Amino acid sequence: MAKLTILEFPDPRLRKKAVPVETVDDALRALIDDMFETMYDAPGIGLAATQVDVHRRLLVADVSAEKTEPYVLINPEILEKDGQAITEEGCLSVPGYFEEVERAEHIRVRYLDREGNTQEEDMHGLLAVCVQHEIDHLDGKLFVDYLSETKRQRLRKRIEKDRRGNRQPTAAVL
Ligand code: GNR
Ligand code: NI
Repeated sequence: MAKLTILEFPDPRLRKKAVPVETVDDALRALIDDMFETMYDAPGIGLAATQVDVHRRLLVADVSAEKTEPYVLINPEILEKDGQAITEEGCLSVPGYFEEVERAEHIRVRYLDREGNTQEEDMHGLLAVCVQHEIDHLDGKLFVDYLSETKRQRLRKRIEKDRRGNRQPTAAVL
């Protein structure tokens, strides 16, 4: 097991589009274990392979309070989405910054599990929001892309200023 390095905005590698996983084998399962270790340690509720510089369509998530409901989604596809959920989102690749994002409240997703078996599942609430956030990562998209141009510029300036002064993030909410 090993903890992996998480890429941070504005790293251009976060903009790469991930390609489908071809074989679910032990090497992939070792990567999955490392991604869980990295996510739980962060701590975060989800992690996409893109964030650890692996550009394959794979994500892990666990939104449970006790961290006892690990999900592995390989080659996830959203089949249906409906409803509306507005969530204060954060991202391990934009650490310390949070903003409200609107997404679907319910999704139906088809994916391969860690054994390579096809699953189809309805997801609601935070799990649905998290999986949409992670699939965006696989497409090179970040939650800050949903902000208005003004807010995104303000965010970029604050991050630059905080990093210049070696300060912790100062924009809990923009
Ligand atoms: O830990 C995380 N929390 C979170 C909160 C609201 C909506 C999405 C997320 S995902 C995030 C971890 C992360 O950056 N995954 O890509
Ligand atoms: Ni994220």
